[in-house]
Amino acid sequence: MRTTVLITLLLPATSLAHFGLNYPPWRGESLTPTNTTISQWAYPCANVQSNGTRTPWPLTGGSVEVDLHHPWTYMFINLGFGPVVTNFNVSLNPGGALVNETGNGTLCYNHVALPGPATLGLTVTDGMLATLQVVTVGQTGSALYNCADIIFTSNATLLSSDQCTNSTGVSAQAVSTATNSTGSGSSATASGSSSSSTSSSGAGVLSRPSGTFLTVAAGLLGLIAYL
Ligand SMILES: [Cu+2]
Repeated sequence: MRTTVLITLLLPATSLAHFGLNYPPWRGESLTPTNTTISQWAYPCANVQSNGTRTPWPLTGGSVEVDLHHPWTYMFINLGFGPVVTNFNVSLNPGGALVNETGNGTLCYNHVALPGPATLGLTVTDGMLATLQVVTVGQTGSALYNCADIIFTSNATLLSSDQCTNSTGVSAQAVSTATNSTGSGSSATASGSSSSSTSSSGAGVLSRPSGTFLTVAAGLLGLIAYL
């Protein structure tokens, strides 16, 4: 039974390796096996150049939807301002925390909020250009990159709740730092999963996946670690 499950899950995992950036639409297909100059391992944008298309994004931040093909990942959403971004120095991670994602499928944040002007060091206005960078990192430390070009637009809208959904079994937890308040010997901190939502509205966090899924996912990790 376990073997059957593993094989069934392994096929899509290998044929659809890495991840896709559904919204804002990525610069271009970066999962192509035919164009060898494109690689999601390549910083900062998988070697995919801007195609001239920019998605209007609200001034206070907008929706982000990714299609994740690995059993789990850490994820970062970054932003850089300007027409040609080389420095993605603004972290947009929901809640300001490291995102620990579990599951294989779509993860959607209805509203990824921009920091305020004091943090950004500038005021976002209509027509400003920027690029979003989504980074995922697995257990080997190798990061994967995808980018989407945007234009801040005052009347741009968020994805609707039916456009922005999480696949079954996909969830994201904010990794938080917890202090050991009772121990006397160790002052080590532990990183764990907080239970709070990391999305200001709509989708973004679903319940934890089942134990069975985690067991299967753990078994898969070794098999597809090289992907
Ligand atoms: Cu991969």
